Formats: sequence, structure tokens, C-alpha cells
Amino acid sequence: MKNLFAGIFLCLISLSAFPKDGYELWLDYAPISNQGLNQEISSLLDGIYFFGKNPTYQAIQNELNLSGKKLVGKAPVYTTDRLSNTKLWLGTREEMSQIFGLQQQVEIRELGEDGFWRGSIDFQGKRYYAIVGNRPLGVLYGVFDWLRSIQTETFDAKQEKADAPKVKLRMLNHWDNLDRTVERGYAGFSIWDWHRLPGYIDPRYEDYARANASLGINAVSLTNVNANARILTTDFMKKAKVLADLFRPYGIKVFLTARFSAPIEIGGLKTADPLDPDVKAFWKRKTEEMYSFIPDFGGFLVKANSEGQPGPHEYGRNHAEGANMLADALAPHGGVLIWRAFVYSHEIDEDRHKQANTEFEPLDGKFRENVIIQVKNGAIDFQPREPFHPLFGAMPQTNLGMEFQITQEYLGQATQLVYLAPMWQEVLESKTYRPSPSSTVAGIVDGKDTGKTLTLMAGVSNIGTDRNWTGHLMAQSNWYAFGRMAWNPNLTSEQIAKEWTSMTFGQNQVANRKINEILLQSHEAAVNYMTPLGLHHIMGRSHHYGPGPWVEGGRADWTSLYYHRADSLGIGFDRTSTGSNALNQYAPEIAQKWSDPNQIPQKFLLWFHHLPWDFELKSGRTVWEEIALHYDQGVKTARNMKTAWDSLEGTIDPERHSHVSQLLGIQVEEAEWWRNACLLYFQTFAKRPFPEEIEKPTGSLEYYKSLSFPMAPGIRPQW
Ligand code: GCW
Repeated sequence: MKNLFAGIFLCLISLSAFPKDGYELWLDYAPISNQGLNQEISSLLDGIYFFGKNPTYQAIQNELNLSGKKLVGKAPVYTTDRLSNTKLWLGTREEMSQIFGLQQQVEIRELGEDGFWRGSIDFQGKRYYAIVGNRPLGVLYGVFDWLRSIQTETFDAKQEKADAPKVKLRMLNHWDNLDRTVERGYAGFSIWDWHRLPGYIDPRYEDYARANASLGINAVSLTNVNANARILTTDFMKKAKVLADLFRPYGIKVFLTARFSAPIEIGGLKTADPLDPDVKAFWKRKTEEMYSFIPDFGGFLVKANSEGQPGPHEYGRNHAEGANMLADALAPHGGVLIWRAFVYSHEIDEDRHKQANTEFEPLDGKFRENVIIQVKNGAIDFQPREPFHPLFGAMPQTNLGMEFQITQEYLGQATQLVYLAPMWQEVLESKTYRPSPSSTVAGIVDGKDTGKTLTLMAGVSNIGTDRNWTGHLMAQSNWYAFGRMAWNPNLTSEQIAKEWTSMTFGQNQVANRKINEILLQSHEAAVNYMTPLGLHHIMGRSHHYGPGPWVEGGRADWTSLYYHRADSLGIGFDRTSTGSNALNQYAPEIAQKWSDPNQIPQKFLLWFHHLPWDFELKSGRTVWEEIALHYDQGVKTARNMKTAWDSLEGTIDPERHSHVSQLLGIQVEEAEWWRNACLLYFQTFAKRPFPEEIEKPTGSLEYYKSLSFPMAPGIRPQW
């Protein structure tokens, strides 16, 4: 009888389902179709006891109410008697200490601030399921982990699970301007409605916090690194306070970007010199004011002396002097100063690849304890594929954090499906050989190889006001994957894809397998049809949408010619000792191997070498042939992705199916456009025929060059 009702309920739910627009993200909580699991969860939700009271437990209760109804069709029941009627116990180790043995208590304590333990406990002859943390936030993370196991139908009450994040600050960086435009944003406008804050609280704010907390993201910087000093005025602090209050129960700390010249712009001073006593006093005052509104304010994120942003160099001071001054203002409040290493100047005639190391390496050991240097994954700029940034491993005495870009500035923006986790995994797994021979980027980021505890992984957000948050529905997987990798940089892209797919689309295994295949080949496909074999920065000028290998004129390092260096003899950027010698910034193990075009991984070949068109590769093909083949392969994979997705029609709800299918149609066209434009262009130098086996590029180079996109989204505003 019970089964029958459950069956009817499931039918009703699916029939009456609202059109799926992606708003729910991976917290869709589709009804559990597995009858056994459905009943088991239903029974646990029948008696929930919280060992304490606090706002985070309230957030948990809200999530259980929401998910319970959707997963098993009924509202959870809360009890005030912790023994009789209770099935599910929620609380901190301390709150629940009497029911644990000492051994268990110690084990849980070792999970640290944000860790959790969940499993069955036998107590006084009865069995309970318990989710325990060292703080309420750990309980929240445990609950989300438990919900994930239900959504992916992997929950097993007999199995204990203990987990804790490996990285301390797991952070989103919004590049959101105060007027709600978003630099490199492709999903509408900023979700921060500054104008109507603090009076109006958009319900999205809470859903945003839920989504982040479900991944363990515990910090957000709300504003663009190309900063506006106005965010530090009292009016804006009051607005930011509302968001901080809302995020607090979800364990999310607010950071803001600090414009280095703020003392001049809003402080009435004539200078922003970090050693000037009035400047120091300004920042001290501002910081104190900030903490009076937001007592657990995270700190400042700063982009200085990069791309025209103000910084300490104007006053003859270095990055450490600039960063430390701000860090000193934050230190008494426990705040953190995050200083970006993405610096380059066109006044310096040096390979851009080298500039961050040149400026920062000599400062190792000079930064305060509460400073983190935030380093992009590669030395140029979030290209479709980059070798890891040589700063990782080069500053052993400094806290170094990772900056990934979730928004797809150079990776198809919001028209293309590109799952970024394989790229992040590739970077994190890279061996740095420093500080120790076995060090990896992940080990530096999570502190395993450095012993650092103030660790950080930041991701430039891809979130906007679009109903589905990320513009392209499948780009939600990138937000998800970022959060999961920030929690544990050793998770694989495949594991994460599996989780995300079944949480987002439900339990059709055949469909899920296909979706995962699409996700997992998408990054390599994009690299192939955009920038194979280590080519980089050959996109359209300024908006970076579509191919622009011909871009020249103006500032050299903002042109494509600077990067691909194609000429009648060959192609590629010589970064070996005969060229810029950027390779020398890596550990000798890498520098030696990669100096040899026959030993360097082929994917980085033209990043470091300028090679003749006829240079023969391991495959027996020439550089020219291999380039052509890769571009063509990229197009073919894009087409296969669309065919695979289209075959899922009728399996996935029509709204989401059609959304992705249409966008994949655009992606195929854009892949062809990239291939045609780049191959026709490079052929003007190579002057060789296309290999037999590729589909010949169509259209004319003149036509591709004539395309212009003055209204492309996300263009950086001119300050
Ligand atoms: O990738 C470049 C972008 C800029 C961005 C800059 C940065 C915020 O094109 O739009 O500015 O990087 O990371 O600072």
C-alpha cells in the first residue's frame, strides 16, 4: 500500500513538474525513484533532533524542508525529544559529547573547523543516524554531503563518512561593477542590486548562499578587481552588511576589492603612498568602520599596478610595501589581504609570461602573515590551456593562492559548453619540483607541500541575473566543479562530472553516461578548435569572442601577433634560452625537458618554441599538418557533442534539452568559424596545402577578418 502511494506521488510530481529553467541548479532534489532509498530517507526525516539552536541550524532546517518535500514528498518532522521518535541527530561534537566514546570524539575533533562526520550510532539499544561537525557549519556541510549522497543514490547508512576541506579559503571572486555590469560576465547583470540595497533583499541572495554552502564555498569577494573606491564609503558598507548578515549562517565571509588610490578618491588625500602616515591612518579608519558593520569581514582583494590599476609603484614602493600596509590595517580584526600576482606593464619590454615572477620572486618572505598572493593558473591569462604559473613553487615563504576563471572569457563565453574541470585538474596535478621534488601545484595550494595554513582557491564567478544563473545551463557544472575542487583539489573531473550530472538531471544512467562523455571531451575540443599545440591569445580584440589571429597594432602584448609569431619560416613563441627564456623560471627538471621540442608535451609545444612549419613531430607529421588536424578534430568533436546531446531528446525535460541543443548548434558553427579563420590565416604564412584527411576550411579570410562584434557581452569598461 505504502509503495502504491509512493508510486502515485512520483507520477504526480513528474507530471505536474514546472518547466525546468535551471534555477534550482544542482539542488533540484528530483524525487527519489529507488523505492528502498525513498523509504529509508522518508523514515529518517520522520524524526529529526537538533542538539542546539543557532542560525546555521535554521538554515539546515530550511534546506531539509525544501529537499524533503521534493525528494520524498513530505515535510520533515522535528522532535524535541532526543531519544524517543528520533531517527536523525544533528549537532556539534561538543553538543553530542555524551553519546560518543573518547576515541570518536578525538577523531571528529581532528577534522578541524569545517569538517564533518556522518554515520549510524547505536545508543542505549537504539540506532540513530548522526551528522556531526565541530561547529554548526560542519553540520551544514555534512547535511549537504548527505543530501548529495541521496541525490546521487549512493547513500548507505552502514557506511561512515568523515571529510574536511583541504583549503582554508574557498572563494568566489565576482568581477561585478557597482552599476551591475559584470566584467567578463555572460549571464546577464550582477546579482548584487546595490541600488535597492539595503532596503530590498532579493530572494536570490539566499539561494546563492545555499548553492555555495552546498559546495563548501566559504568566501566571496563581491566587487570587481578593477575596483571602484565608492564601495568603501559608508553607504555601500551598509549595503554590503546586509549581504554579510544573510551569508553568515551559511558560513560565507564577505570580502571587498580595495582600490589602491581610494585615499585620494574618497579620503581627500593627495597621495596613496603606502608609507605615508595619513594614508595608513585612512586605511586603518576605513577598516575599523568596515568591521563595525561586518564584524567577521573577510578582508580586501587588490589588483594593483596591472592593466592601468593604481598601486604602490606610483610612489616607488613595491608590492610588499603596498600589501603589508593594508594587511596591517586588517590584522587587528583577523582580516586577510589578498594581493593579485596578475601584473604586467607594457612599459616594460619583457615577455609578459615573465613579469609576475620578476616582480614577486624577490619579495618572497617579505609579506605579512595575513597576506595571500593570488596567482592565476597560468602566466598569461586564463587561456584555453596554459602550463602552470611558474610562481607556484617559486615563493616558498609566501602564502600563495590559486585563481581560476570560472567565467569563460576565453573558453566560449556563454555560447559554448566547455566543462573546465579537466583543465583545472591538469594544472593542479602538475609537478612543480619545488619546494620539494614531489611537489605539485595542488600541494602548494592546499599547503601540503609548504606547511602553510592560510590557503586559498579563488574562482572568478560566472554568475549573473539570467534565470539559470550562468547563461549556459551546462556552465553550472563549472561553478559546481570549482567549489568541489576548492574543497578537495585532488578530486577528479570525472568524479565531479558524475555527481553534477545526476544531481542536475536525475538518475537515468544511460543519459548520464552520455552527458558525462560530452562534458569530459568538451575542454579538449575547445582547445583544438581554438588554440591547439600551445597557441594562445589569438582571440578577437578586447571582447575575446571568436578568432582573431590577425589582431595587430597598438599595445604589443594585447595583439595576437605578439603571441603566435607566425612568419614564413614557422610559428610559436620562443621562450627557451634562445628567446625570452621564460622557461628558466620553472624548476630545472622542467626547464631542461621542455627546452627540447622533442621532449616537451605536445600540448605546450608552441607556447615555448618557435618551430619551422615542416618540423617533424613524434606523429611523423609536420607542425603545419598537426595544427590543421587539431583544428579539424576540434570541429568534429563539437559536432559529435551535439549529436550525442540531440539523441537524448525525450529523455531530458524538453526545456533544458532544447536550451542546450540550440547552444550546441551555435557551438558547432563557432568551432567551424575558429577552424576556418585560423587555418586560412596561418596558411598565408605556411603556404602549404591542407592535409588530405581534413575537411577543407570554407569562406574567405577577408570575410572572417571583416566580422566585428562591438556589442559582445562582458567587455571591460574603460575607466
Ligand atoms: O583576463 C583579463 C581580463 C580583464 C581582467 C583581467 C584581470 C578584471 O581580460 O577583464 O580584469 O584579466 O584578471 O585582472
